Amino acid sequence: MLKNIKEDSNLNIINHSCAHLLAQAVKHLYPKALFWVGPVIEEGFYYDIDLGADVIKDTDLEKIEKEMKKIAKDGKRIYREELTKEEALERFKNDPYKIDLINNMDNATVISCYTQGDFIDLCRGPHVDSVKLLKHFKLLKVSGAYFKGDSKNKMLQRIYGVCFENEEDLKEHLNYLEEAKLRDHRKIGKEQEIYMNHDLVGAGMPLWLPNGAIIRKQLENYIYKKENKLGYSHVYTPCVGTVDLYKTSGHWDHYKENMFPMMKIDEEEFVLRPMNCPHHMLIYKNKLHSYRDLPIRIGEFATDFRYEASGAVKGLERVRCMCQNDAHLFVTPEQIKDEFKQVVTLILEVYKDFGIKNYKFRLSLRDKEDKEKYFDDDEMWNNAENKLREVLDELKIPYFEAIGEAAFYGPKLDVEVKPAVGPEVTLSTCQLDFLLPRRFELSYIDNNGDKQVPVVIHRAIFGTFDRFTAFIIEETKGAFPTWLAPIQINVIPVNNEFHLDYAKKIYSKLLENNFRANLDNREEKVGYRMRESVIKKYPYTLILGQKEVDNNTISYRKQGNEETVTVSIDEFINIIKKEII
Ligand code: TSB
Ligand code: ZN
Repeated sequence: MLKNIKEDSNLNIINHSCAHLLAQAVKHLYPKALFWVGPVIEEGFYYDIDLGADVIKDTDLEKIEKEMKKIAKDGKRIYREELTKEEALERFKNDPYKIDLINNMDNATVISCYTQGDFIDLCRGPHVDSVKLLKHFKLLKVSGAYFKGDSKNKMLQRIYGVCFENEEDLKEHLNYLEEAKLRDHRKIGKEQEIYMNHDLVGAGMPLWLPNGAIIRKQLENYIYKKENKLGYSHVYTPCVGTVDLYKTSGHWDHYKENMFPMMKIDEEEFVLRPMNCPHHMLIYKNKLHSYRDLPIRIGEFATDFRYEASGAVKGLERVRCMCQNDAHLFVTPEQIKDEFKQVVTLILEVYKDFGIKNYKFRLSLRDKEDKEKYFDDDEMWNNAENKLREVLDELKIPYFEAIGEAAFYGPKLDVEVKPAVGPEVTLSTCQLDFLLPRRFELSYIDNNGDKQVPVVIHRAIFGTFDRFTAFIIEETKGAFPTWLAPIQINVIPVNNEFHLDYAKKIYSKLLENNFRANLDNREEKVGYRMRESVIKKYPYTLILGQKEVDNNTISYRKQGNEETVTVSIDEFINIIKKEII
């Protein structure tokens, strides 16, 4: 796992100081450069720079690093000064970016700045005492970044870097980054022909290729079986709805900026749906319900469309067209806790099956000040938030809280994971909702014959098939477990002239047994085909030569294993069957 540099106080300070060192070096090499902000982030630091007409390319980073090393060797002291607002405005009067920062500080703030040699920067600090303490750093990349993150503003250049206390830590970190690049699902997804994108279809709209489709189908079958056992009913609903549907649910008011724009057909106004809850609410409402019917669990592998900024879309991990492993559970207030527990237990079970170990539970709460996003009913929110805390405490699940991450309709329990590249994302989610059932006027008859409003739990175990597949590609580095692998067994006859008939017989037998096999009878050397089988990460490679033909056996190599094992075909089939979930 990577160290979180932001949270480690020593690393935080040296990375922050290194951002200043970077800025000083850039100023030496590009005297017209102006600097916006240079914060510490989880992965190190960056600085946003306005270079006017100049452009810094990745190939320029070495030159900047060299200048940083020179400044560091010179070893100037870093000292702090505190200024009044007037003094600060005077000191930075030729720098519009710093003036902007100063003007946005409230009057009570102590304004501090740090000087090292010929470079001064506005900064809260703290910093190391001298630039000579900054020795083990690396600039990683340069990219564009809008001023204040707003696409209407000017594009600045952002240089990323990282700094450590010693060379070993830096090396370890750089190795991790290299390894992460190899695990990146976008790289493996292309190599293994799992998905593709095309400009004519659009950004964030992946096309699942046959190999990806197999993985997705396996995931669907796997979770469908699990949900079935827990009493879910699955449905199919359209991936559009009328604007009125989303006005009723509240998405139109609270979620519009995440939705594709409205389209008109005849006189009706439609949207591509961003969520499936409204459709499922209507299915619930299709019948009268008694408390005896609850909980009702409606599941769907449902396609949704969401607006994600073009800079944010990423492979299968963040898409604009996604398929949720969704369900809405309609429960009585008394059933909330048990039902919530059942969902959390299912999440844990699935993670165990997939060997997912590094994840964090996040309790996502509303921001009380944000009256625009969150409906205003303190009692409802407090009740819902406390219920979730109780369940987590009873299950003894460690979690952290995040204000402002709740859905507009209620608090959530999210599972956070770290992709190979980039910030953490949410995989599974389980959400409590007292609002939508009211807006859709849902009801059930309680045991006194009175009408009551059910509570809804929204949950997605995989999150979306898209994001989960991206994550599993990175977790397995593309070496999928046998049950999930697009091709499970690669059959290689040693010599086509003598062994192909036997290989074909084995291949057919594997297909008859419902395994996904490939017959590699290309006129290539056996060593070459075996190496390729390893590169393609097929779980099993069968090598069939004269010995196997004579003895009616097969010899196999398991992915990641050098050893060759010889068994009868029936034994082999039994071995693989045990690996199918
Ligand atoms: C769980 N209404 C609920 C549902 O009933 C809902 O839509 N929740 S959600 O907004 O949190 O989305 C569910 C899951 O979809 C998230 O946990 C996340 O794993 C996944 N997801 C969200 N946005 C994207 C995206 N742009 N690309 C891929 N997956 C996404
Ligand atoms: Zn929902």
